[in-house]
Amino acid sequence: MPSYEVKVKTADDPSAGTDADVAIELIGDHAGSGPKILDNAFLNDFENNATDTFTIDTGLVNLGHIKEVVLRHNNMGIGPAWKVDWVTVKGPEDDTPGLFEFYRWIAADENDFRCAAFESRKN
Ligand SMILES: [Ca+2]
Ligand SMILES: [Ca+2]
Repeated sequence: MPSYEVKVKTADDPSAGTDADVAIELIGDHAGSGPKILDNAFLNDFENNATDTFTIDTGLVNLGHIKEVVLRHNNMGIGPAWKVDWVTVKGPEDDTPGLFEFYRWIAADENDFRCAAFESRKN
């Protein structure tokens, strides 16, 4: 069963963290994962300067080499604006994790005012 290890680095800026519900979509050269909720039970994910690690199982579907990552959140909770530094994704075919550099706000009141952003692989 293909699984992908995802690490998400939240920025160190004041109020960079979020308690909104966050979903990721992995787009590979074979298939896309569709939106997958990122949540570590009983942990407060996506706080300032934190790196959170998640495992995404894609069932029988091998996504292939991940080319693009989409992050979304539902703008819920207090201070939902979220600033993301980077995401790494390591799949079954990867010797080293793929790097996706965001370094921007994903927020209803910043940038393009959308709670969604995508980034292409940098390595
Ligand atoms: Ca915030
Ligand atoms: Ca949080």
